[in-house]
Parts: sequence; C-alpha cells; structure tokens
Amino acid sequence: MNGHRQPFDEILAAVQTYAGYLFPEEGGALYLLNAARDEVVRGSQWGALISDVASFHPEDCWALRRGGTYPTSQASQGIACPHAACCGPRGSAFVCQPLIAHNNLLGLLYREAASASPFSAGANQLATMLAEQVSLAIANLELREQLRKQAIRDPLTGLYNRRFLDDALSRETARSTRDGKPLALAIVDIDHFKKINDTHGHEAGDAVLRGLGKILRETIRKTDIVGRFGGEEFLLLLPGASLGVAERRLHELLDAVRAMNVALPSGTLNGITASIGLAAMPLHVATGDALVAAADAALYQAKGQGRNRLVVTEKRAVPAVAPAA
Ligand code: GH3
Ligand code: MG
Ligand code: MG
Repeated sequence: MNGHRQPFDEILAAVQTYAGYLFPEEGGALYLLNAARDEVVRGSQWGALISDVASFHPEDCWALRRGGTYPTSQASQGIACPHAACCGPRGSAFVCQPLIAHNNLLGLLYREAASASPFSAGANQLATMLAEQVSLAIANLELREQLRKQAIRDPLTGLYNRRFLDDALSRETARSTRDGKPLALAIVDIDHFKKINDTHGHEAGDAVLRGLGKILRETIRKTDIVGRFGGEEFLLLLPGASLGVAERRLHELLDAVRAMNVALPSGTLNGITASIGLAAMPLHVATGDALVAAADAALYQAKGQGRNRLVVTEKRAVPAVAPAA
C-alpha cells in the first residue's frame, strides 16, 4: 500500500467514507506527511479526481510551504500548486488546506472541482472542520504511539528495554513449557567496556552501544526478541531455535562485533569484542529464572576464559521422572 504509517489507517478509512457525503460536488484527497517529512502520501480519496497524484514533495504545494490554506482568494488561484497542475486559471478549481496540530505539519486536505468557482461557503466551512478534526486525531495517535514506544524502548539503542524483556521472558518461557518448543536465551556483554569509556570518553561508549544495537537488530529474525538488559549487556531470546542453530547465529554475531567500526570525531574505533553466555530450555533448565541464571553463569565463564567467545552452559535439566535403576 501507500507509504503512510499504519496507525492512521482507521482515520484514513473514515475520511474516505465520509468525505464523499460531505463534498458530493467535489473530488478530493487526504495526504499525510511521511516520517522523513520529504513526501506527502495520499491515504484516502473521494469523488472524481482530475489531479490523480499519489504522492509528491511538500515543496510542491503552496499550502504546505506557507502553512495556510491555498489559494486564499479567487485572485490567487492563478498560480496553481505544482501537484494540482491540472487546475489552471480557466480550468477546474482546487483548494489545499494543511493539516496542522500543535504547530506541527501533518498533511494536506486537497479538494478540487470541475468548474472554476464551485466551492460553496458551506463546503469550505465543513472542510475547515474536517481538517481540524483529522489533524487532532492524527496528533493524538502520534502521541499515543510515541508514549508506547518510550515505555518499551531503550532510547540509546532503540532496542527493547528491561521492562519489556522481563515481560517477554515470562511470556516466552510459558509458551515454551506449554508447547514443548525449545527456547534459547543469550546474554551478550561487551568486553572491557569500562576501558572504552575511560580511554575514549562516555560519548564513544554510547556510540559503541548504538553500533552493537544496530548489529543485533540486523542479526535477529522476526520471531526473535532482543533488548538492552542494562549497561552494556544485551539479551537475546530465540524462540524455537535449537541449541545448534542458536550457537551458529551467535558465532556470526561475535564475528560481526569483531568487524565493527565505530566512527568517532577522533577517528574510527575498532577491535571491539563481546562475550556471550547461552542456555536453552528444556535442554538445560526448566524455568525462566533458571534460564537467565544459567546464561549469566555461562557468560561469567566466558569472561574467565579470556572473553571474546561464546560459552554454552554445562547445566543439564533434571529429568522430571527419574530413570529406572
Ligand atoms: P568485562 O569485560 O568484564 O565485561 O568488563 P567491562 O569493563 O565491560 O565491565 P564493567 O561491568 O566493569 O563495566 C561496565 C561499564 O559500562 C561501566 C559503566 O560505566 C558502563 N556503562 C553502563 N551503561 C552505560 C551507558 O549507557 N553508556 C556508557 N558510555 N557507558 C555505560
Ligand atoms: Mg562488559
Ligand atoms: Mg557487564
């Protein structure tokens, strides 16, 4: 579909349904500004549209450039918006209204009609109300989405935060127990991170954390969960992955960390390594708490063995039923 953001689909569908009734004499479209703010993308449309333009650059609209309705009067209609190129002085008429909430440009309400001066005062009033209502609805949704992200994301790396990870861990361990599917858990810890901070500064440390965050995001599969557990420790949950598969993927991750280049104002930082502790259920342990503890102990061993490596826990789950003597 179009490039607009998903949470707005309901608003767009409502506008699409009602605008046809509100403006029976007109054609029109609602455009939303994309996240990069370099394109407005049509999300709904109604009536017969002469300017059938799916998206355009915000600079191509006078209303978006000026932050106000355009044209302002019959006289200014001589200069058409480039995106409404069909609407010359003697052709059809158009009107663009920016969607603005809290001084933030969100999109555009575009209306057009086949004759040169067809917009009734009533229709204009309705359009102003529609633009206001839609702007508010979009702004509210954006705010809600932002709060939701803040509640579950670590701001530095963009990965899930500890709170989300704790919930995910209970959910995934319960699911693994119920379905009998394996669940692998890895704790990744940057080696000698304190030294990176001490030598290159806290900003450089932050850049390394962001770099590792990016690598982790690129390494994981759709069903995997990765987050920042705290400080320079990251947690990876791999539901359904066998021990062998998890090991292979984590070795790839270690390789990617070894190859990492972090751009700093003073030059490029490399030679970064990490250590990983890995445990899986039901192979090694039977519960979520034990899973974290086993991976943590394995990580401690990896540090003790010289760092820059993966250690799999040596624990073995005690069988539920003791084998016959
Ligand atoms: P090891 O190889 O044993 O893991 O040593 P280490 O230095 O990585 O581990 P240690 O636990 O001694 O130090 C972790 C450091 O991480 C200490 C703390 O100041 C730093 N740190 C924690 N959170 C952040 C952060 O958000 N940004 C930066 N730059 N540093 C952080
Ligand atoms: Mg460390
Ligand atoms: Mg640590």
